[in-house]
Amino acid sequence: MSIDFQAWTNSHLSRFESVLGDLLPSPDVAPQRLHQAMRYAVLQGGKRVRPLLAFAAAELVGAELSRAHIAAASVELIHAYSLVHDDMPCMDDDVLRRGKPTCHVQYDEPTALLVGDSLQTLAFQLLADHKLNDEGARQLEMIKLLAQASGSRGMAGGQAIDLDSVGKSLTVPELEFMHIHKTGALIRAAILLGAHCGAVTTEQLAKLDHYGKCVGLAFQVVDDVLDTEADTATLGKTAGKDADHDKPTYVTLLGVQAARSMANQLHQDALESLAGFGEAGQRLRELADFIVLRKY
Ligand code: GRG
Repeated sequence: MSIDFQAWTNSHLSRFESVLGDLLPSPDVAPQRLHQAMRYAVLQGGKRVRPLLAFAAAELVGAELSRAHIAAASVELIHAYSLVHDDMPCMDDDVLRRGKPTCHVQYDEPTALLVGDSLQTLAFQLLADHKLNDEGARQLEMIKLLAQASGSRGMAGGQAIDLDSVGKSLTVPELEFMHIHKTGALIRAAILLGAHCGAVTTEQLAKLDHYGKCVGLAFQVVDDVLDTEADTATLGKTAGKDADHDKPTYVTLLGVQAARSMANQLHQDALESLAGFGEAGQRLRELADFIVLRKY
């Protein structure tokens, strides 16, 4: 990671942390316990890959940072909700997330359920409350985009297929379908929402969408590899869970070597889709590098 990219990341993320803190309900406003748990699930945690992708896409089209903050926050709240629900006993039943006890362990199951519900609705409230584009129609498009990416034809649908696939053997296209929905859809949405905060053209959107599809899938392929290769302390979540839960992954289907090659191919495809952007696409290039080369 170049020093320049590291500095860009750090500066965006420290500002974004305080933006998130302001957008979330205050911990001393009733119902306090729910609001505290929402903040626990969102603040000071995670790599913030989706917000960084939104910032990079927004910068590419010269969008105002304050608008990109809202777009990025809406995606990160949906992501945080999905992690809280995914960790619950009725789904993956995990006790560790982002290096700390999962939300239902720290609080309780009903609270965790409501945290997820409330983060999800807050995400859409943000998109409706703040002016994100001078054209109202485009802003409506953004709301629709996030709804599709997170609903049954996006992330939640992918999760349903994932739950159904336990103990089964999927084909590579079936696995790809599942991951494009479960993980890829929200990553793709983060990039498009960032771009929609500025004057993005249809041609630029098509390139960014292809980039998003590639890095979204690459993210999951790398996640599958890390689940087998990295340790729990490095990941901040329980390692080796896919095998424990008898889940089909790129590693079980293809082996580590072929899974790594697939991630490398997706990485190349992602970079190619940015070719026409010149220097302006540099942050997205660096983020693609990070997604594929990360160790956690
Ligand atoms: C419950 C509707 C619903 C959906 C859950 C995203 C998801 C679907 C479940 C999360 C479990 C999981 C391990 C998904 C695979 C990859 C993934 C999305 C990992 C977590 O994302 P990171 O690594 O997490 O960006 P951080 O903590 O860094 O934000």
